[in-house]
Amino acid sequence: MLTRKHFLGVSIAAFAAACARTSEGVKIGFVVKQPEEPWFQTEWRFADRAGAEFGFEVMKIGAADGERVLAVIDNLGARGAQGLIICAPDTRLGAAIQQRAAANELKLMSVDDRLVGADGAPIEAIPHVGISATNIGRQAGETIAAEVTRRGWTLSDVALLRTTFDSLETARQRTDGARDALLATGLPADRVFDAPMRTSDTEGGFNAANPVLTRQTAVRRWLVVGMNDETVLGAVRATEGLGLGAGDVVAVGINGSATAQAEFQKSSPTGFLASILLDARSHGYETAKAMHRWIVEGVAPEPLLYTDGQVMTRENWQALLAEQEA
Ligand code: FCA
Repeated sequence: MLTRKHFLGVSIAAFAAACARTSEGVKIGFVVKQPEEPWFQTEWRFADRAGAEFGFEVMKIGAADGERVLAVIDNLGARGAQGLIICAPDTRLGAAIQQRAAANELKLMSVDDRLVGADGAPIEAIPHVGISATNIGRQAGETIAAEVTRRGWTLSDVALLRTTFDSLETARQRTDGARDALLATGLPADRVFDAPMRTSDTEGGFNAANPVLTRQTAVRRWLVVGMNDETVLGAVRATEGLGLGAGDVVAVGINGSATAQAEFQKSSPTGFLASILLDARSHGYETAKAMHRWIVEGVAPEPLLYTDGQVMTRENWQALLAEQEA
């Protein structure tokens, strides 16, 4: 039986929830697919900075699969959030995420990985901040090409290993861009070896690269690209397992986050030559700020924004980071 006390309890809870939406401060969910990955922690840190500056709360939550994503969205709604910024574990969840966010009255933006609809095309109604993936991939390829020249290697003598993750558009564009840049400098097409990954982390890169490397034992000089630092580092570790070192491998990652920085701090260089530093401030601080403005002033974010990257090496990584933090 519903007693008066119960009824009061329920209405107080409902009243509190209503207050949370209106008079209390703004709350924004920032949901990411791989919370343990340094890139996402950096993104969160920048989002928090916007929260501190403009006086809103950033609710930072990891969601590694679809079921969890939908549960998290309901939970954000119940906790009185008004906005959601998401890098989803699978971009094909786009329509479901869009529906669930609407049902919970959450304004929705995507970051890093652009959400797609049932037809596989990007959902244009969801504002998105992503990287200019093809260009950034090209930058990785060109950085490798310059190093190949510096070392005096001939391109017919080397091979390119790509750890690929083609089901994710931004990843496909990155590794395609890197390959195309190297082909343009004269790398023969039959010297490109793909290592499709099951997961986009270090273990995924390692597991994908290993069988390819062991099949191509005749190759003694490897160029390595991939969708991010973790996957490239996994492949570099696989080359090390076969006895190849910094003198035999030229690998360039993408992100420039703590994974790459740790590699640059090792006393002697490894095959991980460089990373393309992404604009974490735009992806974390600017997205959160734009979402806050949307909630408070009703001004919608730019529909589509693509950010640039910078080549980061053992020599310049500290200076680049200092610049990004400033
Ligand atoms: C994807 C990758 C991340 C990062 C981000 C910008 O989500 O998984 O590592 O590169 O794009």
